[in-house]
Amino acid sequence: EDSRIALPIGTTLDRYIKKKQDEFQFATGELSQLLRDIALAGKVVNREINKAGLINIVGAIGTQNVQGEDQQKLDVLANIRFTRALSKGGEACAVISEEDDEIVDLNNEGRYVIAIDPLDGSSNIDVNVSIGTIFSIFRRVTPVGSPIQEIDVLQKGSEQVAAGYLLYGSSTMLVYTTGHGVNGFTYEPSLGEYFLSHPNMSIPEQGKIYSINEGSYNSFPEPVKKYVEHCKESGHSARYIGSLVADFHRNLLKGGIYIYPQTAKDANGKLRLMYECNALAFIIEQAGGLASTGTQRILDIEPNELHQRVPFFVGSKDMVEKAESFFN
Ligand code: AHM
Ligand code: MG
Repeated sequence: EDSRIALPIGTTLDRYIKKKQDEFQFATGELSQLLRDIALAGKVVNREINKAGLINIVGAIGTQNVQGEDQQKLDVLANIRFTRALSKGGEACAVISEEDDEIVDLNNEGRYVIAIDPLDGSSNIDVNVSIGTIFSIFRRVTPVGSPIQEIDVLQKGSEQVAAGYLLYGSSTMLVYTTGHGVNGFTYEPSLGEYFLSHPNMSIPEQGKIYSINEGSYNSFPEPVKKYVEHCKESGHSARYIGSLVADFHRNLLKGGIYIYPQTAKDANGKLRLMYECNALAFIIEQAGGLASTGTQRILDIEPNELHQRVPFFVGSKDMVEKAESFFN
């Protein structure tokens, strides 16, 4: 057999979504379509990220696309790509994004609201380190067709219908949940398809990796300092990429905890509840882990503003519980 023509055998994302739709989860097919729209926009963004290192070279030889968009920063570009895909798809009626100050009302009959961080960790682009996209999907609360209200977008994490992330790493992956477990798909660029590579993901209950920006140690609250000391005494490994999706994904596979605590600079930490924490909290719980502010479950937080920040402790059950115990 000629190995050059051997195709990966397995379930494509499209087939998987269709199968789940048939089984039980989303009878109308709208949520299925929404996931496909996000996956497609992810392919486009992936392509642009892969070219990122070439931009200056491309610029030097004077090529530019029609809209002049090549010169835009990648996080702005990613925001445009996702918002456009969601708007064209018609299933989403509104988008809130880390890149937009206000709610984007898509003025259509869609039933779903999307919260998105189109390109997290974008300071890592210049140094060729993994970055990601994070998204949450909610059902709108007010009647379809009416103007979007704040109550449609400021929903608790426990109201999420689906959540996921794309990781643009050594391979590009899409990991998502609709509340029935977590599944990971790896992108095969030459075929333009995502394949199910990580079915039914679960995080080891007890991890050995702690991920925190220890440079800010002196301004951590006392319980966090104590937990970090505990990690060292226990011989845990420190791993911190500084790219949330990549740090989260590694810990999900290997077991570990990611912490972005309160600091002197940011009284509520740095990460956003609506664009970063809710989605990862939903995924980690579906994978058997926990997500907390140190004192409260992330998914129980009633949001009061779009760009709200919260301290974030996420990962293996035993590790998050241990970290919380220092707050008691
Ligand atoms: P961003 O949304 O501006 O990209 O910031 C979020 C990023 C996360 O990916 C990462 O975990 C964190 O900021 C790192 O922050 P720090 O450099 O303070 O440790
Ligand atoms: Mg971000």
